[in-house]
Amino acid sequence: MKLRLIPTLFVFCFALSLATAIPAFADVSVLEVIDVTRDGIQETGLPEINDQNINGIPDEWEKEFKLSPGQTAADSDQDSDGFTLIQEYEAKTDPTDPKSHPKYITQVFVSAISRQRITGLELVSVEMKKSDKKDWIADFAVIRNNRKRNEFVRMNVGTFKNNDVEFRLLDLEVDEKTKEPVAYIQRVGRDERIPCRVKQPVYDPLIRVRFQDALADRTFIVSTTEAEFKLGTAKTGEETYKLVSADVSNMEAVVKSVGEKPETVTIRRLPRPNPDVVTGDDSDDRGASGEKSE
Ligand SMILES: [Ca+2]
Ligand SMILES: [Ca+2]
Repeated sequence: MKLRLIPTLFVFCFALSLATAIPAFADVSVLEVIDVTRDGIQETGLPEINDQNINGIPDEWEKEFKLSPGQTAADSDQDSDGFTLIQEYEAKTDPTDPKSHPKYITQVFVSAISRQRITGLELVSVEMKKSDKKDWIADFAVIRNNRKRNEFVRMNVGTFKNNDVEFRLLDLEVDEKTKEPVAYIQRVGRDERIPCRVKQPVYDPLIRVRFQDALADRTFIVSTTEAEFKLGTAKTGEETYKLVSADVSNMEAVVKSVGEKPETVTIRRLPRPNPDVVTGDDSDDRGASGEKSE
């Protein structure tokens, strides 16, 4: 009996010491946290915001739209327009009106850009010494009958062929930034300006951009020849855009809204890596993950 009492007593004493130590310690930390929160707000001079359910949205704003403060979650979407309460609060749109919301284009990102290289064609050099621009000459390397040859072309004089496609030299200029010469060519019968730089690949002006609509969780492809693309629905209001250009090196696309007040918007790359990369034999495809794949 004595032998069993000693360990029991020891355990009891140890438990007692813990029981007194832990609550004391726990109380202090809880008190400290409350203190810091309260004092932090007052001492830094930030205005006190009434926010019953701590969803980051002032109760005042929720009451303005007859929403019940304390019941609305920051990620709830009362009017089913696709935007959450916090997004609508930050954009100062009406969370109860599906037609009032941040622009859908703010939720669109570039996930890939693809363009096609014009094979065989290369600007070798330019001769821009003569005073009359008409006499300036561009030397192009082309492929004809499966053989590489050179074409010396004067502006607006005749045409030249590469792989059976007929081209015309439209203009010769010096790039203001790089001070490098640029020859602008055009496929006969088309309305286009294809820039060619010395010893650089030449690309078809048609660019395809794959966009990721983060809100609708879908991807769609738009090319520079397409008329328009739409976002949203009839219920939430439609936004119409046209792809203006795309920059492969920065993975950015420029779109212009179609409507009464046209607006130009630069769309940036997808912020997170996308595992789905577009590839092609003869194209210069860049996926958001192409450079950032894990
Ligand atoms: Ca909403
Ligand atoms: Ca809304």
